[in-house]
Amino acid sequence: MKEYLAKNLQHCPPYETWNGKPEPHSEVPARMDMIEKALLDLPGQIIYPNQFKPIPRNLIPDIHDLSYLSFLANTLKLETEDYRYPSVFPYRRTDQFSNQPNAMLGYYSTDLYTPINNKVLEYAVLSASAAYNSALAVLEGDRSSYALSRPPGHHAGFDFMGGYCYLNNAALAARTLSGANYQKRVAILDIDFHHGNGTEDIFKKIQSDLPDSQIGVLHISIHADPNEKFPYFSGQKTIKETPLSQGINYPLPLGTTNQEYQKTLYQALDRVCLFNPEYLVIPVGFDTHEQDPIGGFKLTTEYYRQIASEIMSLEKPTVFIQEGGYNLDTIGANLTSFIEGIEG
Ligand code: SP5
Ligand code: ZN
Repeated sequence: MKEYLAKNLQHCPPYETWNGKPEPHSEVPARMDMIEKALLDLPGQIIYPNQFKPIPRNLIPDIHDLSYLSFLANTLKLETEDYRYPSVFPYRRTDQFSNQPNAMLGYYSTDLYTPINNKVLEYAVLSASAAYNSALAVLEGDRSSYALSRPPGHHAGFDFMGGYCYLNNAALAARTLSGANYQKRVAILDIDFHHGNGTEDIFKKIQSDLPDSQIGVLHISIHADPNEKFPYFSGQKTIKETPLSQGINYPLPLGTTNQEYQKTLYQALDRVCLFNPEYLVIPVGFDTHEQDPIGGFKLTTEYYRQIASEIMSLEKPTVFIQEGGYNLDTIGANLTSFIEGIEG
């Protein structure tokens, strides 16, 4: 399998704020070293950024709002590489806007985990390129591909950043697979610990005017109960499973075990099959692992092999995109187990 690596080792937010106090940032460059080590011990073909094809100009504006992209473009003009965090947020979404830089930073942010500097756009574009190239590999006939995309993407929405994410890598892969006129059906099944709120937001917006029969991208997410965990304000259980355009959410309680997760995985995979997609996109997070410092499920390293093999049993060309996973001692073994499940 081809594995596209966007490690962005220079990207290193100094802290994340929790209860008003700076805590060590979880999304650290060392994660990439552990993952790369694991990949080097596996048979796949590792592809580095100097071999990436560039993302076509029109593609990112297909999944993100132009004003948000222009805000990100303006970060290039910041004078230092010091990371800036927002100070104020709009109350709910307001139609009143302010061009004051501090106000704009709050407007496009959802949290104090996702700072900007004059390099973050470059990092985010490289990360998105890994996802784009992974989608191309599958379009060219590979049965699977893997993007080590850092920074992660699934909390970046149509016009917001958050949860360590700036551009939505999985959405870009799905958009690429769906074709210029959304002719191909693509299912996204997000198995990170956190709800894929950004991806859900993007495809809800893009498809909001379409009847169910024309929905080209279906978003499904299995994640921690948002009453307990980030991103809190999305991802509640989908009661009425149609219209499909709503996306389908499976929140699970803290403490969820392999067996309990498996039941939900089967339900989610049944939904994927009903949709009958041509391609799958799987945002993967190992923050579902029993030893993850910010997760809260009890999945084991060995179980990732089974998750991957259940997904591959659908026999659809599949793009895997790395999202979270924050235990440096286990992330490598978890990925190894997962990839062994993909390769069968
Ligand atoms: C891609 C991804 O997995 N993003 C997750 C972002 C959620 N981060 C929430 C972190 C909150 C935990 N901070 C508390 C530190 C306690 N020592
Ligand atoms: Zn996560």
